[in-house]
Amino acid sequence: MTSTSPGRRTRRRARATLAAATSAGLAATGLLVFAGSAQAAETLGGAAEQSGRYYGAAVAPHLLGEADYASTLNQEFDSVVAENVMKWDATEPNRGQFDFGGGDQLVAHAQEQGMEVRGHTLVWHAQQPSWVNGLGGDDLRQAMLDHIDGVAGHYAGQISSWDVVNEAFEWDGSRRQSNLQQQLGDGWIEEAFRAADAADPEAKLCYNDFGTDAINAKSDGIYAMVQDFLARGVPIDCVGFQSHLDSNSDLSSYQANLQRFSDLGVDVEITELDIGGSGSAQADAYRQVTEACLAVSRCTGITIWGFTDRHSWRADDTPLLFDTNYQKKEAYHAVLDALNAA
Ligand code: 9MR
Repeated sequence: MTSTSPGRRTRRRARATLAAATSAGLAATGLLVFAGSAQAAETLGGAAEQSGRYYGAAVAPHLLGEADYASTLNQEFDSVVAENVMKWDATEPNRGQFDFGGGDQLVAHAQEQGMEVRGHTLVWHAQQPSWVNGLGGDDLRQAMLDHIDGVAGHYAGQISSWDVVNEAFEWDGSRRQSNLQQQLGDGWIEEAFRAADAADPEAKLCYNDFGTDAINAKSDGIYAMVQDFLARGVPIDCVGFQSHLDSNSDLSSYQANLQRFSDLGVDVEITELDIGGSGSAQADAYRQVTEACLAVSRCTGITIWGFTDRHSWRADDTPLLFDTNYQKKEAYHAVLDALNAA
């Protein structure tokens, strides 16, 4: 199947189309007026679904045995992503020997609960297994391609969108000088996308990065790459904006940045949102990010990086929507209200 096959494109873009059609349909019938007040949803996933979007969370499957963790996840979210268990070190600890234990557990849980699964991440300079260290040239290229084929192939048909390549740019918009960049040259990102497309023709294929929360040198560099990929028919469907933020982060061009990528012809997703802080300052920042996504028709959904301050890679910053006792924070209510107002 080619990258422009209408069937696959239709499936990949179904959700974005639904978002646009839902708003247009409601507006046409006048029902939009009621949508916010009369039908306010009581969960993040339910509220996001009203505009055809998803609301997801990063999950560590070993925590699913904690009752409050599982019940909060199941109640509130309609999409999940693996915080760590689908990364290269976890899935291919020895060359050619795949371990899908954690990933399969997460996918099974999501399917039982009717949740979508994002894939994170096929190729990244960090969390590579130790056997990758020291590989060079064509050996590294083959290892990367085999890895993509093994993992994306295993999950083919079950992933809504893959972060095919993660964090390959520097702050100044140049390519990060990782082992991949140094050994394989500029073409490695495109090779990774083509391999992912071959392994799973149904998943949307995303480039994902942090520090892209504004129109800045880094997002300019990524923008130029996406523009080039689209012009040359390299299969790319979406850009992920990680959005690891703080209450005082400058969000003045956040929405405009999402919009310019969307105008290029890709979906945009907020993929790893967390915002350090507390109280109303934190809630306001969460509200702004939510409203920015809702204002961009091709912003198909939001994933927060964890959901409880009890389990966060930056727990000291209390960056999530539920506190350490799984109680809803002010930021939770700000997000829910913003989603319901859409
Ligand atoms: O949250 C993840 C943490 O548990 C891992 O130790 C860490 C390893 O580098 O990766 C964290 O997740 C990162 C994600 O995969 C990519 N973007 C930045 C995230 C936070 O560091």
